[in-house]
Order: sequence, then structure tokens, then C-alpha cells
Amino acid sequence: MTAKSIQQFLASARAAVRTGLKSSSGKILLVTGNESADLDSFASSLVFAYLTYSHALQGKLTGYENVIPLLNIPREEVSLRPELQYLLTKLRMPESDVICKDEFLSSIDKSKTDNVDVVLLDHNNLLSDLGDLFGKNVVALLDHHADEGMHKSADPRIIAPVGSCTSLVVQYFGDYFRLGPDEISASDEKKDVAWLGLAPILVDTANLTSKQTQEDIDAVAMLSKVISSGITGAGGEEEGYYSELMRAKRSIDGFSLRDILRKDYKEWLEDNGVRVGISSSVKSLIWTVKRFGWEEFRTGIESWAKERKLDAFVFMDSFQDPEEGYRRDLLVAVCSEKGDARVRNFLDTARIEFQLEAFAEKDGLCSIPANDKERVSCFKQRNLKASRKQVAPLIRQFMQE
Ligand SMILES: [Mn+2]
Repeated sequence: MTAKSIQQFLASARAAVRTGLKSSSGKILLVTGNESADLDSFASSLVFAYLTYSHALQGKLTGYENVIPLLNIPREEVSLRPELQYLLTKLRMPESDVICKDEFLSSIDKSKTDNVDVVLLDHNNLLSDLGDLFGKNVVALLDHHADEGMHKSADPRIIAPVGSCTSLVVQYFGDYFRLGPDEISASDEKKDVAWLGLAPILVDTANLTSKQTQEDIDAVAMLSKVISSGITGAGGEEEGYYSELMRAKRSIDGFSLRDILRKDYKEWLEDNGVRVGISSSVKSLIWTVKRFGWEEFRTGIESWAKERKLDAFVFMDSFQDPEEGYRRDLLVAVCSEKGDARVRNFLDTARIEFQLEAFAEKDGLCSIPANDKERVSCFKQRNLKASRKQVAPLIRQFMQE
């Protein structure tokens, strides 16, 4: 692999996967984000992989024949992420250059898993088929979710509650992004990496207005400095960037309900065999219910739960309400007998913890048939700080009982 720009790096990694990593005898470094494959997972893993490959400043992860940034979803699910497609276009990266999980798995020799070391970004517990194959091979991790206590020998093993995992990557590679005193302008290559890193930090912190920490603020300042270096006159291009990313992210009007549910989805199978899935959406619960009608919405959730073999299902939204401003809702569905009591116990705690409140008559969610209300509960969530990072650990706690 030889590459100068991040686009060339991605293209050559993709070419190596296409040729077949089976034939390569050298070691492979797989750099992967989590299974929601959001912008944070995508950008943090690609930036980390590129800088490890091309500017191994930290010197720990060296000697790999191939460094592969992975999008931790099958190829067919890329189209569910319009914000990713927008970002790829902006960075002049062909969508076909992104390496998806199914393509990587069919490219390697599964009997030689020792050949593959893994770096985890944006999660700290390698799950599902990747976990079965490479769970023992995690050599580094950077994340901002609750620490699940796995992969203790990873080095670095950085877990910090920042707004965006990509901020940790920018901080880790600070020597690359920090401009030298004589450096009037960063190279175009470096500017592209900075644009890529900036995207998830702006989206995850709502343009540094929500959930941002000092690390996020510092990372944005560092990346903005790279982007605006050598340019005279008014900057502020990031402002438009944020709204373009959000516009793309919200453009799901043509999606089927199943696509909305699987677009930003995470699932956990507990040791006792109980399974919970959580979908997050950028469109409100009320928008979604109105879009499909209650009957279709409810049966859509039921068939998704059946397809995923769920005992409990959660639908979360976060959106701007024209009257109330930033809002969140929480829908919790019982999907099996095993889920029943567990969901009820969860709700007893969640009502207080997440400040759940019944919808009002005027909200248009009151027409839910009484027997559906037995299994499906909908609330306004007044605790706006509780995202899936807070909701998932709490419901999992009750699923484990
Ligand atoms: Mn993240």
C-alpha cells in the first residue's frame, strides 16, 4: 500500500480487499467503528486508520501490510445513511471505495484470524461475528461510551465521555493537526482530513451547543485552524457545513419504516438470552406515526422485533420542535413474554431518571388503541441529556435480571 492523500489511502485499502486479503501473508490492522455506522464511527475509524498508516506518529501500531478502515455494516445499508453519502461526495471519495463488513469478511482467510489485529473506535466491546473472529485481537481502542470492561490489554485504551469519539482521535493525533509556527497553510491533503474529522464533532454536539466537552471544543478549534489556514478573508465555512450535514441526515422522507428503524440501530443480547434493540431517529415519533399511520407503525415495529428476535424494543427520537425547541421522545415496546416484566421494571426507573411524561391530547398520539397501550408506551422525554448512551445501559440492566 502506498498512498498520500486520504482518498488514495481508502482507494488502495479497498483495492487490497477486492483483490483478496487471503493471499497476503503480512499482518492486517482492521480499524472499525460500531454497528450504527454513523458519521462518528465512519470518520473516527477512517482518520485513525489513515494517520496510523501514513503518519505513524505514535509509533505503537507499526509493521502492518494492510491497514483497513471498516464500515461496520453490510454494503446494502450504506444507502440508509444520506449524511454519509453527502460527506463522501464533499470529500471526493467514491461510495464504492468504502469497505463494508461483508466485503472484508469475504476477503480474508477465516482460518487465519491471528493475522488480524483490531482497533476499536466509537465502541469498546467487539460484538457479533467480528467479535467471534477477532475478539481476542483488539490492540487499541478509543471510545466515548460507558466502559464495558473488555479488551483490557488494548494500548492505547482511551475511554472518555466526550461528545464525539472523533475528538479523541484528533487529540490523539494532535501532532499531525497542530500547525507549526512557520506553517502558513496546511496542505490540501491535511485540509481534507480536517473536514472529515470536523463532520461528526459538529453533528454530535449540535455545532458545539449540546454535549460538547473541552476536548470537542479544542478539536474543532484545531481542525478549523487547519481548514482556514492560508485563506484570507471571511471564514465561517463550517457553519454552512453543519447545516448541510444535518439537512442530509434528516432527508429520510422517502424511507420505508423498516429502513427508518434499521438506519441507526443497536442491539444487545444479554447472557440470559434476553435481547433488546434500540432505534434512534432524527425525525420525531409523531412525524413517524403520522407518516405511516398507527396501525402500519405498530405492525412495522412488531415485524422488526420478530425479524431481530427481540424481547424489548425502544424507539428514540431527537428533533427540533417548532414550539418547544429541542425535544426527545421515548417509545418502549414489549416484544415477548420474557420482555414483559423487565420492560415494566425498566419503565418504573426510567420514568424518574429520564423524566418521562405522557403525551397531551393535542399531540395527536392519544388515538392509540387501549390494547396496544398494554405493549407499547410512548412518552415525552424531558431529560434531554439522556441519549442512547444513557438509555441503553439502563434498559440492559433490567434485561439482565
Ligand atoms: Mn460516537
